[in-house]
Amino acid sequence: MDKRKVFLGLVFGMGALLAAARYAAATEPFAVDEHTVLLLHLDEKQGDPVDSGPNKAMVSNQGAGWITPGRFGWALNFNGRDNYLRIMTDKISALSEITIEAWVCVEEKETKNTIFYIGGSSSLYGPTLWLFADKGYISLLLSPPEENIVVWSGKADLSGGWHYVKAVWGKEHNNGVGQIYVDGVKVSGDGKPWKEDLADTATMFIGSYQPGWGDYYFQGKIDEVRISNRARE
Ligand SMILES: [Ca+2]
Repeated sequence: MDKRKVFLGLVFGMGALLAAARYAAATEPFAVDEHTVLLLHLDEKQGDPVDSGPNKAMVSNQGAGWITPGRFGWALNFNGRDNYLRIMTDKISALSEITIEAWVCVEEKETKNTIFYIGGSSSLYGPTLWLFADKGYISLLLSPPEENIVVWSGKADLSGGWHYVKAVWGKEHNNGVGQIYVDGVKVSGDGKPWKEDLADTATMFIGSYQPGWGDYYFQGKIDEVRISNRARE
């Protein structure tokens, strides 16, 4: 047998195995490690979710309904009108890297389904970061107070049940260009860079942009949310 073909076969085989291993890692509930900023398993069945991460952030449930089965155990159902989670902690300041991970089940909706938003309502807090899905695309939008908005976006079919979404950015990572993955496949990796820290504020939202600002509410189910202060590729 041609040694070169054997070698190439091994290389491609290893690549496929590594890709499969990365995806397999997301087929069980997320775990806590030293880079975890927030971890929501969303298995509480009622009331406010509990942060299983080290910061023990206060999480306030604004009307999302507990539902089972989720992706793992229970999950939250967002009505697309006024449901969201507000997350408050004084343990998180300007991040220079971030990874947002969540399992989402998006219902039919043409407007922006916000998965995650971090940042204040005032330009005092610096650039905000917003992850949303709409019209067959998923986008990570970085909005500095006084400069042009940076958008990283890619095609993603989020219909038909649960999908694992991961968005990654770091000012020293990938030349400052954000990356988005859906079910372990990179859907976006090009665009302008951003090389400064994120908003210096501890307010985050899941399922909503800044509440009351536009029809940017998530419609569907969300389970397992993990935010990390590290670019996890
Ligand atoms: Ca769950």
